[in-house]
Amino acid sequence: MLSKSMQEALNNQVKLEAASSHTYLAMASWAEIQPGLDNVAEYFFQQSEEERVHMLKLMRFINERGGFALVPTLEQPVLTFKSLKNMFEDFLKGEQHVSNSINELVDMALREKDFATHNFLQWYVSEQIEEERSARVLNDKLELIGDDKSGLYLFDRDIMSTRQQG
Ligand code: OFO
Repeated sequence: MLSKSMQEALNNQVKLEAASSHTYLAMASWAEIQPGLDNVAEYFFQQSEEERVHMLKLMRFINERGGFALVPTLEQPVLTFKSLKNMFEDFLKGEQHVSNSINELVDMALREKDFATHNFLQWYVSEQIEEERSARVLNDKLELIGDDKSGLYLFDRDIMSTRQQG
């Protein structure tokens, strides 16, 4: 059985995963109307789906443990970006924020001796290592590419191969 405080903290994480899904959907849509970024768009459409799965997984766990998973209210995310580089910087920042939040939850589970939740959260810990790594690699590539058009062409062409299913 989840404590009240753990239930609330997990529901906050539900909201964060839903907000990430929303944010990535906005990134996908923006990328889709830019010339030559079709695969970047696809990348974020898939990323958005993945975050929704992260949200659902949490909701099912909360209910399974005797809590009540709440469907969150979401704000409209940022819809447009100054540049591709800017958008990917936001992507990395977002993932770092999620990682910090997961770490807080892990810490709380240990303090409460809630080992079931602690065990459940390990999946998210591994997932975040992977997501942060992908976001960092893509940011590094964009840094190298700068304004080089053929570099950007290759970046878009190859982006899907950097994606791991999770
Ligand atoms: Fe990438 O955020 Fe979910 O866990």
